[in-house]
Amino acid sequence: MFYDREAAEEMEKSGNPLVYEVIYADVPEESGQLGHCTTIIHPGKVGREYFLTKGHYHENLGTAEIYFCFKGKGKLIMESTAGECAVLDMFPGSSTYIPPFWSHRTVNVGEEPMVFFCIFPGDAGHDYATIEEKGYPKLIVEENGQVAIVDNPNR
Ligand code: M6P
Ligand code: ZN
Repeated sequence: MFYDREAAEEMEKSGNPLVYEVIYADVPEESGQLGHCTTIIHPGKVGREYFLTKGHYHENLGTAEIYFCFKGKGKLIMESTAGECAVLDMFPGSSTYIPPFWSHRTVNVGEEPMVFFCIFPGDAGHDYATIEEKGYPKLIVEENGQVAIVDNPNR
């Protein structure tokens, strides 16, 4: 999932640190239910790119999601099936809405763990294939000591 494959391989060889954890509530994956979970993205980078989640579309594309951030500093990268891209800030107290038909990936751009709570329809499902293949149009990297949003040269 990281842009710099060489740096990713090196990280794997030198300790393979935990990048993120998701603690899912045990809710049936069916319509009418609300799936929910807490995600912790640890601080770190692979090359210049900050630690991130894999990113996914919902299998059931017409379902939305809400993130509420408790701790840390992050970015939410989204891309719609129509090809629009958006990058939103996440910070303690922020609530972020992911509309239907938008894929989503979160990035920890701070120096402490980033913690957020997520709620989504029980029948949303996760589809990783598109993001695995194409990545996102934007990368979140460190540039001259600052957080920068840059174009993904692979897109
Ligand atoms: C959020 C939610 C979860 C998702 C998790 C990690 O908590 O969107 O549904 O599983 O982030 O993201 P991913 O599954 O893309 O690695
Ligand atoms: Zn989702």
